[in-house]
Amino acid sequence: MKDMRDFVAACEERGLLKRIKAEVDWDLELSHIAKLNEEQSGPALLFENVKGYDTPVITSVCTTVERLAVIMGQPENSSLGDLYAAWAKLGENLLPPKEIDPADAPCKQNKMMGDEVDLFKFPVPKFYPLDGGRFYGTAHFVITKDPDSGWVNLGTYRGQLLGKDKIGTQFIKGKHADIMLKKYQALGKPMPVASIVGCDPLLFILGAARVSAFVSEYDVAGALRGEPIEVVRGETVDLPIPAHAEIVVEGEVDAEKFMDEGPFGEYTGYYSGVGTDPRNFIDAKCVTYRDNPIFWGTTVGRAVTDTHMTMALSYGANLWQQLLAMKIPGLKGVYCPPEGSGRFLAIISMKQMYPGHADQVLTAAISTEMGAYGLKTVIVVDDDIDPWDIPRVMYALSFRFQPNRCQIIKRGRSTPLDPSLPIDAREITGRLLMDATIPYEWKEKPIPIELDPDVLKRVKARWSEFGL
Ligand SMILES: Cc1cc2nc3c(=O)[nH]c(=O)nc-3n(C[C@H](O)[C@H](O)[C@H](O)COP(=O)(O)O)c2cc1C
Ligand SMILES: [Mn+2]
Repeated sequence: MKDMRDFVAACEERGLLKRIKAEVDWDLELSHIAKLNEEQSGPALLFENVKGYDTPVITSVCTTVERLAVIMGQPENSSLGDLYAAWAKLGENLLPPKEIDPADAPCKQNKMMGDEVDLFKFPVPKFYPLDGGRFYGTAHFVITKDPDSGWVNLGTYRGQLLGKDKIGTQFIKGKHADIMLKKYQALGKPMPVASIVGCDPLLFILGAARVSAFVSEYDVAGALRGEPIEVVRGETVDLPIPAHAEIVVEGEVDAEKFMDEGPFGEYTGYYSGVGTDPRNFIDAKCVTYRDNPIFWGTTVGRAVTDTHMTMALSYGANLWQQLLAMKIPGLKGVYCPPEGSGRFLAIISMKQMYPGHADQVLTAAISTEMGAYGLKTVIVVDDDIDPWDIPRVMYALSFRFQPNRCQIIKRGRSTPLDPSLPIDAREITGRLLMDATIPYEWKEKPIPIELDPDVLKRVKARWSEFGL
């Protein structure tokens, strides 16, 4: 899969996409249709008739595990756990992108330069009534380059449409674009950036993944695809751009310049703040786009819908890969429930082999790149329980868990979006480590109740006799 058009074709072939021909307004209507559709795990939607625009909008791309499997090129009946396993396995063989001739790059088919740049040309949706405006960047990512090492980062950070050539940014502290921006600031230079809308959906999922610092999401994408991602130089920025992107905005972010941005109805189901905040923004200098481009948006808001499924894959797969990389024995599986947006809560199953092993796994989870940012609660269960089997996890939390054995970490890196913290004190969170295993070191373990195998066989053979 090279681009959004391959995804559309793959979904149409499998009956996983619906074209909406009726006229739909970008102002709330489109997002509300997508949201309702996603709450029913409906198909990907291609809105072909957006009021006042020729450009279609695609939504609900990542909403179901089936479509996530299609994007990853895995069997359609894969579970999230299967996708985590495939990601961890394939993701190890990093493969850098390959630069192609701009003449062969569809993303260069059309161009607006300088004063011609007009982002209102695209059907940018407004998602929720109290949002600060239209959000150009939801299913997008921002490409930046580290001025010291040349490391190229892809990161998904929301982007509000603030003017015909202005996109707001919200680079949360410590995110890779934020780290890079501070370096450019120290050099007294603005940071060159490119925002990408519409491409191989895997690149967006990687933009929203907890890939470690100094590793390019491009190289991970190459590993997962088994072939290098085709890129092309920007027109005005020295950055590698996905050659098959639908819409590319090139520009710069100046750490010393601000515009009012927000609020936005976030994936937590709450607003990110109480009003607008001054934030840095992309000053767009050039836009290139394909003929008949497709605009792409993802519904954020209350779980579980598109963004939550995206993160359940990206954050969950990263956690599993990063745990495996620590080479701890006995790891069986992990589940990052989409209900927690795949990031606040993780359940890990393991086979215990020595005293303190469960504690090792719990503390390891919150020390991964994913866990050190994303996790608030980690639950570890024995290997007779699948972590995605929530009734069995509830059983373990009832009959194996003991509050006296859980641990609270008082301070950890947080997200300013966590609505469980007061709005002005969200930089630091606590973490809860819950050991729901039977302690390895117990000499006398609880004796499980088994049925008598002979009696079981006998009564099963007589089942119809009992009228059951
Ligand atoms: C739809 C969507 C919107 C997001 N918006 C933001 C945002 O505004 N700011 C932010 O820092 N992270 C946001 N994230 C999460 C980041 O994409 C994620 O933490 C990722 O790891 C950032 O890339 P980086 O690790 O290269 O910095 C968003 C994720 C998704 C799926
Ligand atoms: Mn990164």
